[in-house]
Amino acid sequence: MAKARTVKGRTNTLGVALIGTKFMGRAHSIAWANAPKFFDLPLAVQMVWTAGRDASETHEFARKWGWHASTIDWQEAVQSEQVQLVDIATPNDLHCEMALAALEAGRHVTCEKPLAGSLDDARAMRTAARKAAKRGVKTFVWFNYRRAPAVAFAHQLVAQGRIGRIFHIRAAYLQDWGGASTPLVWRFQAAHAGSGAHGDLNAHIIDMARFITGEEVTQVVGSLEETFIKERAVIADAKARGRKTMGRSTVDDCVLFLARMSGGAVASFEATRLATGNKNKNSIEINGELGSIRFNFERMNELEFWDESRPPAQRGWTNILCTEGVHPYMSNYWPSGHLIGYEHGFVSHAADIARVLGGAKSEVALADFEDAWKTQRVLEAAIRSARLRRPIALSEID
Ligand code: NAI
Ligand code: SOE
Repeated sequence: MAKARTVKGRTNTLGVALIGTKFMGRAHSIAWANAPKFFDLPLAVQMVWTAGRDASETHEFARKWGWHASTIDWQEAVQSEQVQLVDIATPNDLHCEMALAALEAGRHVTCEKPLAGSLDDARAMRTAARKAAKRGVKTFVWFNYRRAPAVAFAHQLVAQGRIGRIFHIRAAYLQDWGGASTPLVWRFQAAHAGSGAHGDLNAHIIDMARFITGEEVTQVVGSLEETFIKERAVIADAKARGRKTMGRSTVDDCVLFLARMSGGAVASFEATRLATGNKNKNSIEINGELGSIRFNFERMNELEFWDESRPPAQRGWTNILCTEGVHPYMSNYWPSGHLIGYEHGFVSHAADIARVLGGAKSEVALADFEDAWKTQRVLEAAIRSARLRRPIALSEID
């Protein structure tokens, strides 16, 4: 195992320890490596430790993705004196234990979404974050879609009053990878994931709706959850015995719900992994008195805008390519018209964390554990509403 190198001659460094080396481990590695290249940061990012489960895989990951040292004991990374920030990119059931250990050790924490697999874990994380905040320790949650320039621009348009009073929020996160041929990975096991499409995808669109409008969900009025694919192939058994063993999926394949917002708007949210033909259609439409906006991540560089203040003859949906230097984050990347992609949201996110920890301002608000807790309560309200078959006020959940 490689040893962490001490970075000499710099006092203003941000030593990062990443836990989790697969999908998000890769996205976060790109983010930490590229943030200092694209952004002028007040702290020098050091990719110190990465922790995974398999020693040789984790070592190879560290070598390939730019981490100084690797370990299969995440506590070793968290406790390292060279680490100021712990980055959690592991399945949802592990977020709480890892975050609590890191906060206890005085490390800042940035955790993947959803904040946790359960409300109890999320509450414990919020409580620990509140305690740690008194010692100047900060928390962050990777709600990366806030940093798609088109989404951040939508937030600006709303804040500038260009949409006016909001009537409708229509949010849907549609994917189709969860068919019957997809095996029983951790995402289909409640013990690891908490929920299925709900915590995975509704968490993003609840956060996005809250972020763009600045409104909070006050009540979930009706909700439906469904598990269409009840059994899936167990991977380990299939490999070991050369035949397919089936196991029960213990999470939803989809959850849909209606909600009321603090500003009076009505909202609908839909998350599914069975929307055949939709790959990563994270979409939201907002209708207001003065205009409307539409976003779809499958065309992430674009924002559609309807401006009701224009003369009637000139009204129509305008498709804005959000790649101008004046659009959020874009002056850090490429010239006008040169598109950015999925990873840039993570790069911008890492840059904003380094800015905040270095005493500067983030370009767009970062969700902390307190903020992500608000999204988690909405997830919980939707599930209770589906199971109890009644409206649930957010005030019922604490
Ligand atoms: P994954 O299954 O691809 O990777 C999970 C990683 O956690 C693996 O490297 C695994 O070895 C590691 N791990 C598991 N137990 C561990 C332990 N005890 N010690 C150290 N490492 C351990 O999962 P993925 O897709 O990367 O998801 C991780 C988290 O990121 C989840 O909370 C998920 O909801 C979130 N996520 C967020 C996305 C976003 O858009 N912000 C996109 C995809 C996932
Ligand atoms: C899988 O549904 C997944 O990777 C989610 O876990 C992410 O949060 C989402 O951004 C993309 O899809």
